[in-house]
Amino acid sequence: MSARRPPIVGRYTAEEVELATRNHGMPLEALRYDVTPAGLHYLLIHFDIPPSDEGWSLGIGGLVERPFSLSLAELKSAGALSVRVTMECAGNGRGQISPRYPSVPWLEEGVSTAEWTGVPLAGLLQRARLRDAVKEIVFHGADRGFDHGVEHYFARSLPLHEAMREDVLVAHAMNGAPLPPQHGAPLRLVVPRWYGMASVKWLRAIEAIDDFYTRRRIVNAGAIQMSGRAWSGVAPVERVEFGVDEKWTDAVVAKPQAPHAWQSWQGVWHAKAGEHELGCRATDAAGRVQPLEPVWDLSGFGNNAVQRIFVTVRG
Ligand SMILES: Nc1nc2c(c(=O)[nH]1)N[C@H]1C(S)=C(S)[C@@H](COP(=O)(O)O)O[C@H]1N2
Ligand SMILES: [Mo]
Repeated sequence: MSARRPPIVGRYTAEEVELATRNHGMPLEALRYDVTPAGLHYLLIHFDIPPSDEGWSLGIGGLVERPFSLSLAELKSAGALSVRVTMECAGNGRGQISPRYPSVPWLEEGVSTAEWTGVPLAGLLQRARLRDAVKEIVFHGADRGFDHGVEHYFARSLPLHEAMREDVLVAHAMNGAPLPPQHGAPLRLVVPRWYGMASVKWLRAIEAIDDFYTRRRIVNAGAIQMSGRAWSGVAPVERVEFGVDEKWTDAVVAKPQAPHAWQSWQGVWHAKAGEHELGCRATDAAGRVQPLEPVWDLSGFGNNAVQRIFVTVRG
């Protein structure tokens, strides 16, 4: 996750105005309807609306025994369920605060209720046979754009137990009609009880993963090019070893690029399936070697212990 954007005081940027105009709110007089007519339901569309075509299919994969994909026709012919859901944008009310956060400036119109019809997600996940390690289900949208300068497809995840609740739907209809383009045609997720952002529109893939929040790296087995940087405040670095599960191998260390700048090193790791701990340890020309464990210091200063990272190697 990148840092939040800084708040803004002053005039609106073109991007903010464009977001505000493409995303209308529900006019408050529409509170008179139990079910908000589709055209009055609020909208939140971050990027461009992607085209939907007859050839659309939904893929279900990741950590599952039986990945599969379903055509639109297959999904529509599966047993449908309808759920009436009040959906609210997490940013509803944002327009009342200052300094403002640069996104849709809702006053209080980012909420509506619709009758969504589709296939319960739990059945699809059961059919794919989730592996025991699965903790989180990721939903990928087909819309692509920039956020914080990073280009990506819209995607959100749910913890497994939430994804398995029986009223979470892969919906193809809204208020009894096929989903309109702006609400996710031809397929969207609908997650009751969660802020709207969990209900991923233009849904094209569902992926089961083990842990969304881990910083653990994942690589495929085989030869892996290792590289890094080593530096010392005292003397040039003469030796770098990289360790795999505490077994150390010499890496090739490049000559110093400048007297006071770090040096690069390289090596090859023949990675075997399983869980591994990698480390790297430098020795400088003055004979100083990085310790395996940090040396305690009152202020937390000067810790130059071996750096370690944890890697899962897939077979
Ligand atoms: N693919 C995709 N799904 C998305 C979004 C989006 O921009 N792209 N916006 C989310 C947000 S923030 C909200 S509040 C709801 C709004 O759903 P609606 O536009 O159908 O009311 O959709 C969510 N699903
Ligand atoms: Mo939202």
